[in-house]
Amino acid sequence: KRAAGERPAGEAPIPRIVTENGRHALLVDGEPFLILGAQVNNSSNWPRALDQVWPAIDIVKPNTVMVPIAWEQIEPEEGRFDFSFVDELLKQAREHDQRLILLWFATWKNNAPHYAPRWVKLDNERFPRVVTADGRTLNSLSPHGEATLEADRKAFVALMQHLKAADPQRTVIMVQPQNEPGTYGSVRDFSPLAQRHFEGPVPQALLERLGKPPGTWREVFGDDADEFFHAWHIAHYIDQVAAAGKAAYPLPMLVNAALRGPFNPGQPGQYASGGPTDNVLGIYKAAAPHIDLLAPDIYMPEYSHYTTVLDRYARADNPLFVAETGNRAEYARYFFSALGEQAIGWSPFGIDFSHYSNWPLGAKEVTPETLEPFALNYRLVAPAARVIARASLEGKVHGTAEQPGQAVQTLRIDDRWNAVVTYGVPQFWFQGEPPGNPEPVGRALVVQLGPDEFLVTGAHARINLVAGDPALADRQTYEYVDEGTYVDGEWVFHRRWNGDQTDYGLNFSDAPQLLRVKLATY
Ligand code: N0T
Repeated sequence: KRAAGERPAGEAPIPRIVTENGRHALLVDGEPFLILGAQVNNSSNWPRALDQVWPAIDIVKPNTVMVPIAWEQIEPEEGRFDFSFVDELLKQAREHDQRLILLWFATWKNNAPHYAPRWVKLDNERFPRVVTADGRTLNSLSPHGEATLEADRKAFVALMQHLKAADPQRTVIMVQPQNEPGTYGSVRDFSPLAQRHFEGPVPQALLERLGKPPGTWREVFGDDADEFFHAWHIAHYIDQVAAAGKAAYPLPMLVNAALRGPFNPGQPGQYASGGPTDNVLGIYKAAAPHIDLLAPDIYMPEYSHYTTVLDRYARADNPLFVAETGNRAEYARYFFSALGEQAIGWSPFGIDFSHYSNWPLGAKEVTPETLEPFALNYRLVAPAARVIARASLEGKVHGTAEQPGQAVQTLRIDDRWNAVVTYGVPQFWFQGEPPGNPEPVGRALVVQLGPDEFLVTGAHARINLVAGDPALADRQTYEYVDEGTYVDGEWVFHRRWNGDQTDYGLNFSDAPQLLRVKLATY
């Protein structure tokens, strides 16, 4: 097998998403790939800023870095393109052995066109903004502006053409057109142009997908009509940008979501109306067939919120990818919950030393110490990342994170085995009520490799694999518990665990320990 660096230019297959039986994988170099992500801050998209990126990346050790590419920086004047930052980024990412996901900050960057060139964002005639029901003009571009679509699409195609030529190595594995699209402050555009569309019929593709009879938006969707209309038009706009980009160079593409509360969503406009929130995923699927996945940006530290969001975005028609999550310590463990939902990847936000902190979403200050819980995740999982991505495609990855007040969790593995995960107990014999960890830092992963054979890892947790049938549980034993690692996809044995190391369960601290476990009954 050749190492990546030795591959002749042009030979690497273009990354793509595959779906089998409602489960998904991102193929990179032709094999399932798990995105161990890290996203830089919003203004770290300049050559000088990269100097403050790599020291943080070298601590966290992801395999993929997510970096914005601003429309204003690649097309500062209409028709004049400048890809110098893209080229510098490609070069430095390769030097640091990182893949990239590029974020196209253009028509929508969290609702607004801040990253559009001045010739776009200051020309309200040619590139109209959303108008509220009471006639105010918002700083959010209308999805109905045809010149806006044409201009954004043209710039995006230029970017994709450039990538096609400049990246035969496939350093870039995915692209995100727009960022948290949607509009704050109005459910939709009420300009005369938008109003004409709103009074017309609901598009056939949407009716078919939802199994609804024809009619106007109001007739078909009632109270949801305004929001669904805005979502459809934003999704269709982004789809046309993505389709043209893919025609130039067909990389996988995602759209990320500024979420609404999973239990108390509030009103559209209070959250980003028209973005891919959980209530309009079906609309996005119908309107944007060129978008491979809709990804949640999760800044909700509470266990039930976080895990509910994962569950809603992990669908047979949608690969789960956590495109952003907070970089404060309490979020780190949820990487394992995402893996348990067969995620293709996960990525904390704000990973650089540019001295910006998005607290309270993330850590108050980004330091080597605050990055450590994230580094721990990737230390544990990186050697097995390809193994996990392959098992995910078969639904064989079981993962969990500690829930405060819940010191014991049971994961059903298959017909024969459960994993019982306990938090806050010593590694030796322990009797009594497990207390949980002082902070919820526990995480556990069990990957089924074969019948009765598992890859097990975790941190700040005890994992017991227990037969579901009590009669069998009385007569179960380990055939072996081997600690080791994967090198170039091959298992390398380090030592066998036995005695104290297995008598009370498999106990994980913050050491990067990967176990291959074979269970048996006598
Ligand atoms: C994210 C990031 C960046 C419960 C915030 C999250 C990134 C964008 N927006 O640092 O701006 O580019 O995608 C919005 C979360 C809203 C907070 C809700 C509090």
